[in-house]
Amino acid sequence: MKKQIKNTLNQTVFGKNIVYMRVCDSTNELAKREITMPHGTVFIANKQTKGKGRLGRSWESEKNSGIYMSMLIKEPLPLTDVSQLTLVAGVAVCRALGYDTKIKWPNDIVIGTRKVCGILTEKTGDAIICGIGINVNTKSFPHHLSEIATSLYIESGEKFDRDYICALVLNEFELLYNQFKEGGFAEIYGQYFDLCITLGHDVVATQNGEEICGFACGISPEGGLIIDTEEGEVTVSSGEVSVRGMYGYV
Ligand code: BT5
Repeated sequence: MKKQIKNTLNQTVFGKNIVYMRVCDSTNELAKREITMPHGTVFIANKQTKGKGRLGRSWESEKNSGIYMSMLIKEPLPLTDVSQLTLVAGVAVCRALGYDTKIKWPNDIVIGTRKVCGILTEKTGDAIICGIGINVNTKSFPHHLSEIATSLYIESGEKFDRDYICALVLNEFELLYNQFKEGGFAEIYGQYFDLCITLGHDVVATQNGEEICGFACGISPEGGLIIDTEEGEVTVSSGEVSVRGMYGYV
């Protein structure tokens, strides 16, 4: 496993050190427990028993079918908000997967109207953990996800090598991460903007239990979603907001 990933890596930091587990609760939690590991360590599991989404939600993490990985970041970054790294990782996943993948702001990677990947970035002390879950060879999902989730296999009828895809994501992430480190979100802004399908749609953002309805009209320089509401423009930042299309999931 590690060897196959390492053979495809073409960068120097992310994935140089890999911690692989057959089963763990959550690779983000594993990374928190192993916080003394070096910068760039990647934690990968074949199955998660308590895969996490944002806001206390769960991430379905069946064995042998998806990529569940977390990257440990221990460098000072020009962040106005840790969730900006979620946006960087989102662009990296789209570049690695191709397949007409798009981003539903802030952290859902979708194909058509279904979610193929989710990203969860957490700060713990001075370190940041960026967790990525990708549905690769998943054949079917539990009932509650059947309308919103998809996998590369469901979309294409083909099975993919998870290690290879994992390495492609790490390669793309490291390239973008370096640009981000140098110049902040401005470096990624154009690519994120082009990939974001939320723009141009009516949306409902739920922030601290309050609903903000309006037209998604832009991305702020910090990566927030600008919503044109009846009361004027409101910018929501990605950490604590959930966004749904007014007429469906996207
Ligand atoms: C996310 O949260 O999308 C972030 C998911 C991050 C998962 C990775 S796996 C590696 C690392 N370790 C972890 O424990 N987590 C990270 P959020 O935007 O809150 O979306 C969660 C929602 O997505 C759920 O409430 C479901 O509706 C849906 N969902 C759950 N599992 C899914 C799956 N496998 N595929 C598509 N949608 C899913």
